[in-house]
This record gives sequence, structure tokens and C-alpha cells, in this order.
Amino acid sequence: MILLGKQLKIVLVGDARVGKSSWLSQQLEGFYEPEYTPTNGYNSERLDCLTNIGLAQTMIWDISGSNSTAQDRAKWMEDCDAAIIMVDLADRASIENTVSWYKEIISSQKQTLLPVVICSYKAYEKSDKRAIDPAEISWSDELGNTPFFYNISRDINVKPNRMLFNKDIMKPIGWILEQLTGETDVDANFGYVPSRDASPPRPVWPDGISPELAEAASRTLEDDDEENL
Ligand SMILES: Nc1nc2c(ncn2[C@@H]2O[C@H](COP(=O)(O)OP(=O)(O)OP(=O)(O)O)[C@@H](O)[C@H]2O)c(=O)[nH]1
Ligand SMILES: [Mg+2]
Repeated sequence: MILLGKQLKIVLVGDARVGKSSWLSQQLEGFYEPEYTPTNGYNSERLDCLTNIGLAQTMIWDISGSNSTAQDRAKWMEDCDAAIIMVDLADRASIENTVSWYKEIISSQKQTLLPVVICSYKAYEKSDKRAIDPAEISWSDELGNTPFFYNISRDINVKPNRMLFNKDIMKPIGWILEQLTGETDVDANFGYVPSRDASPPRPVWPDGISPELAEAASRTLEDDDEENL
């Protein structure tokens, strides 16, 4: 079953260099590049994932955080289904700027009821003086009940180009799907469906899922698809 019967547009915003493209690349390629290459304008990528309640088809719009794109961003953000604001715990300004990102997202929409989630992707040890302790951040009231998921990569001991599959990396997407579907406990981490491969997409199963379970889940998907024909 395709969740909500459509492809969801999710915009990914936040200050330059906070790790937006790295997060996306981590999921599409299994690693991120150690060199910083600013996104030029925006880059949209299909990111499909198997959840415990069905297949989520999403298009992630990874939007450059550079000030030079400010004029065009409202156009890129419009008609989205949800938004992720990314921050870097070692970059205080990126946390302070969440309010202006939030306002920018909301003002670019026709509807104001939009799931928005804040997350930090780069992980820091608790003892690392560069990073702000997430518990000490006082978020502005203007952000309402926007949740914050931090250290979603937990990559402290992982080299940039090493394969990584972390349970938390899809938490923001899981939360967004809960808001959009009204379901609780959505686990968006059952596996990714690579979209860059031209051949029919096949789920990639994370470690820890037995071949039997993976096969059973695939069968369920196919059965659901047939039912929906
Ligand atoms: N320490 C650490 N560095 C990271 C991690 N993820 C990404 N980086 C580095 O941080 C930088 C982030 O770059 P991007 O992901 O391109 O940043 P961005 O938010 O897309 O920036 P713009 O496209 O300019 O808006 C790169 O140099 C990455 O190598 C991480 O988990 N830990
Ligand atoms: Mg980028």
C-alpha cells in the first residue's frame, strides 16, 4: 500500500553546511562526502522507504541554505506536504535561525497546518565542547510544538565514506508520516528503496532483519498492490 496514495513532497531546509545534503546522501548512497559541496539551488531526490504501515514514496527537496537562494525559495517550498529544518549543534546560529526558516516555510504555503520537524544530523560526543547540549536549547515559542530529533546519524565512530545504517536517521520522516496518516508508532526504518537505479526498485534491508521477514514484507507489499489495482 502506498501511504496516502501519493508521492509526498518534503522540503529539507536549514543554514548552509548543517548537513542536509549529507543526510540525504547517507540514505541514497550509504555514505556522505567529507568535502563540503554547497547545493546549487535545490536538488530533489526520490527517497522511498518501507514502513511498518506501508510504502512511503517521498520526494525530498534539498534546498540550499545560502542567502543567495532566498528570492527563489518560496517557489521551491510551495505545496509541500511537510518540512524538515536541519541544524548543526556546533553552529549556534543555525539553531537561532530555525524561527526564520519556520516562518519562511509556513508563509510559502497555502495551508498553515504543515508538519514541521527540526533535527540535527551531525553527531557530537557529550564531552565535545563544540556542540551545544540539546537539553540546554531553549526553543522559541514561535516554533510551537515543533519536535526536535538530535544526533540522528550517531556517526561519532564512523568514517564519512563507511556504510552506515542507523535506526534514528529516519526518525524525522517517521514522525512526519505519523502526522500525515494519523497513525502512531510509525517506523520508517524497515528499508530503503533505492531510486537511482533504473531497474525496478528493490528494497534494501537493514541489518537485523531476517531474510524470511524481508521476504514476507515484500510479499505483503505485492499483495497490497494487487488489491489496489
Ligand atoms: N563531523 C561530521 N561532519 C559531517 C557529518 N555529515 C556531514 N558532515 C560534513 O559537514 C559538511 C556538510 O555539508 P552538506 O551536507 O553539503 O551541507 P548542506 O546543509 O547541504 O549545505 P548547503 O547545501 O550549502 O545548504 C560537509 O563537509 C560534510 O562532510 C557528520 O555526521 N559529522
Ligand atoms: Mg546541500
